[in-house]
Amino acid sequence: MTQAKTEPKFSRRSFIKGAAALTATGALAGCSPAAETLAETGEAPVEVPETKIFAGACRAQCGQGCYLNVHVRDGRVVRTTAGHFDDGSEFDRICPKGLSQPARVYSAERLQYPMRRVGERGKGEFERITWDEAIAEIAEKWKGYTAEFGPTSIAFFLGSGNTATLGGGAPEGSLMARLLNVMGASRVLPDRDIATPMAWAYMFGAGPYANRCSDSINAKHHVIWGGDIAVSDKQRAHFFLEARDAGAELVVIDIAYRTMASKADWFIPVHPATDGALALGAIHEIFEQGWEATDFLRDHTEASLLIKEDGAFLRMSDLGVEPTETTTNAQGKEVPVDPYVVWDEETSSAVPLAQAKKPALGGVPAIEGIAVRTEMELIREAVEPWTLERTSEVTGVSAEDIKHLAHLYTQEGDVQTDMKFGLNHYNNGMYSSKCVNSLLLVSGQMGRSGSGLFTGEPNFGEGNVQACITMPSASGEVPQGVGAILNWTDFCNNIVPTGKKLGEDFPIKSFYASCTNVVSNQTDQNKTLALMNQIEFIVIQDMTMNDTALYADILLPACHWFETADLRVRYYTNPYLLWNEKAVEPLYESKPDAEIYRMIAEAMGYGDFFQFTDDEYLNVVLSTPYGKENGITIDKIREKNYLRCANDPTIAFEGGIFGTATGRAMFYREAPMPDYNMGQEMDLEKEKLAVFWEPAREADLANPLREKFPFTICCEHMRTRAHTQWYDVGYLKEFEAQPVCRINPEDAAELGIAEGDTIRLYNDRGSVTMLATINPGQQRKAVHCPRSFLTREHIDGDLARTTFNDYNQACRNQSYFDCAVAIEKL
Ligand SMILES: Nc1nc2c(c(=O)[nH]1)N[C@H]1C(S)=C(S)[C@@H](COP(=O)(O)OP(=O)(O)OC[C@H]3O[C@@H](n4cnc5c(=O)[nH]c(N)nc54)[C@H](O)[C@@H]3O)O[C@H]1N2
Ligand SMILES: Nc1nc2c(c(=O)[nH]1)N[C@H]1C(S)=C(S)[C@@H](COP(=O)(O)OP(=O)(O)OC[C@H]3O[C@@H](n4cnc5c(=O)[nH]c(N)nc54)[C@H](O)[C@@H]3O)O[C@H]1N2
Ligand SMILES: [Mo]
Repeated sequence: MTQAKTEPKFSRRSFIKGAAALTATGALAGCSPAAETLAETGEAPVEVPETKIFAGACRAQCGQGCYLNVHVRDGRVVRTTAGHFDDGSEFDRICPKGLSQPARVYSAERLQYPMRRVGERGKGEFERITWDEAIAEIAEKWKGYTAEFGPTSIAFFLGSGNTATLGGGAPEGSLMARLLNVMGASRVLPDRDIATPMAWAYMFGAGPYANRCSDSINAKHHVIWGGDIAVSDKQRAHFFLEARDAGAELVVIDIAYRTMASKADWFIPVHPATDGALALGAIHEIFEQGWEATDFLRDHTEASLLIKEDGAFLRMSDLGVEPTETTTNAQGKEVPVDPYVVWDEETSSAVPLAQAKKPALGGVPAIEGIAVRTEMELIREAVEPWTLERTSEVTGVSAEDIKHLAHLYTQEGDVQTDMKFGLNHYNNGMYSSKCVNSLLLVSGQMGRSGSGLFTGEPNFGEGNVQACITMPSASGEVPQGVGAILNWTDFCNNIVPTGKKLGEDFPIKSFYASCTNVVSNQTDQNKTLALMNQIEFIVIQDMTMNDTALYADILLPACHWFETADLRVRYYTNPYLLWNEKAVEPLYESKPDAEIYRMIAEAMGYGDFFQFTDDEYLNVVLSTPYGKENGITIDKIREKNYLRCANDPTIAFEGGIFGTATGRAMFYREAPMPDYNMGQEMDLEKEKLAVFWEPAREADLANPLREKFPFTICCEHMRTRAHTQWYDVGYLKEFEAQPVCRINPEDAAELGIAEGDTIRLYNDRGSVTMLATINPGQQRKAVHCPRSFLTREHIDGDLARTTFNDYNQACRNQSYFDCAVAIEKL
């Protein structure tokens, strides 16, 4: 064999021939027939095509927005690697999802061309149609509905599957959002992830709530309360580990021994949905020991405000001082300022809050005959029942551990508390979250370096949404705005089935969803399916043939993220604005989402509202005060394809100045309002004081329902998927192949269940069949099921058929984990 024969440049055809020969002769042992065949063909060697690298990003709603290098050879995506920033490497991580992107681009599940349903809904029987036909049919139907029933009879659902600006669903300033506002259609809210953030907003006012990630190193203790950061927040996990390696204590409060728990110095297992009780028990202990942060409570919270017997605040007008000043309220109206009254200990007199030198936290005499109590006194009274014994009974946490937690928060230096969505996904999620917030305030663990609510980099945000919505058409017409905002549960359970909203006619004729898989991701799938079957005309725009796509009347194929240029916004943990280049041509007949929204607009007669280039629109998105101040334009971002933003302070609420009207954190609301209205009855008392807590609906161990349905399911977010995305990637299925239920060994033994057995989880709503896996990290009577599988991946049923579709009285939040089932071995 000469040297020439082994030259690395070889012809592709001859290599294939050689490979065939190898197979044919069954020659397996060490020889190299390919090399010999090469020389014989005499064909000109082919150049290995050049690999070009394009800037990309994962745009799924795991919230990380990781920067990707997209390697393209011969017009095909061949590889993805981590992109690097030249100004630091804290955020240049990517995960197996990012690494397996090429498999998504070339997935057999991709929607290839527009389709029209021909069979029964859900059966997946479609016929291929042209884009012109698809768009014409949508426009014809929608024009008809608009003429007969008004534009609100068309309901848009903006999903989280693509967090890009032009094409995205959920980004508020996307072209889909513009189309919605131009048409005056209805918007259906997904109503998820609301409870915990709402609790922050109620108590701390406007954010940002997070100290920057760089501050995590300054905490002496990190408490991760209801989050599995290593799985769900991959850009941030290393900050916790670095802080721990530098000497901080890492504490994890979870219902199961999960990845972060395995990294913790102290793991506190708590019964599902009882975190609020745990926080109240810790506050009780803090009061017992006199460890509360009195100065912080006095100076930085509203704990000194006085409440009258009727539950209203004592104001200067109660003392005969009529308001003289006005202020502009949230609705832009001028309203009188009637200051809150506090008792000033320095002067022993009742004065407006702003004038008090030392507001009293308790023991205030009747003022001009009006009996009052401070917020602080109401808090003390409310936590009184939460003795160590009772707290321990409810939460399953030992009295020792509750005492230790109280000590840690108040006696052992700075504590940073990270809350993700472990508390959120229950019917009592807002109450639990408010109780934990209260613990932070009572301990004074906010507003300083090393303390605070959580760490993150919530940066540029959604952009100048208002300008995107109100931007006039080419002829100067202003979009009419969203026609109606509907809550998912109301939409599903009332509005569509009855054609009425709060007793008034409200017909829904069409449902248009992009970037979402509602059938898999909203609670109580049987209700979602019933809903789908009641709607006359369903348009689904997606990349893959998932559970929701199966219910479409018209299916619109969106291209993959690498097949169109767009700007990734919506940062939670990653401080960069990322420009995503178009790396390859859209496959098949798929199109960029933005182009599809424009096509629909044009056909509906609204083309005039879309007479701008993509760049012009993006510059409107970027025109926030921060964007303008820093000259952020799309061209500037494109210089490197990324741009780091630094508009949030390093320390949230620095110096204890909160985002509320008084600049103080709030424990009490005198006139609470629900954040949705479907005519529900409300017990307002529950919503007033932040330390109110009640058990979850089904996760509550004391609920008599639990005799029939003894187990709660935590349907956790999966390591290998972002919600249902990546279901079509074989590499990742090697790690999480199919639905499983992790169950405690003693529970399993009682039910006669062994590893790998097929089991059925069921309740009155529905059932699901999957494999059991025995796991001592599960507590008794609480199982975990990774949640993002499609119906067809389950042995039978679907996990999403077990959850309930209902809200807490005041908070429009889907309670994914608040679900009780019975389990049987099949
Ligand atoms: N890989 C991946 N990452 C994701 C996502 C994804 O689908 N895949 N989704 C993203 C989205 S939109 C979200 S909302 C987040 C969710 O992020 P996380 O909140 O971190 O994730 P979850 O899986 O919902 O579970 C939260 C953790 O809370 C625990 N937990 C459950 N109930 C309780 C409770 O009552 N008390 C306490 N203390 N702990 C409890 C669970 O055991 C779990 O460890 O993840 C984001 N990141
Ligand atoms: N049981 C249970 N259910 C849950 C949860 C839970 O913990 N348990 N968590 C819930 C939470 S917190 C969330 S945030 C939701 C998320 O719910 P969804 O927002 O519905 O999330 P995905 O499953 O990611 O759906 C995104 C869809 O967008 C499509 N898509 C991706 N890229 C594009 C694109 O560029 N264009 C278009 N047109 N489509 C695209 C994907 O194919 C996919 O079908 O799930 C919720 N559902
Ligand atoms: Mo979420």
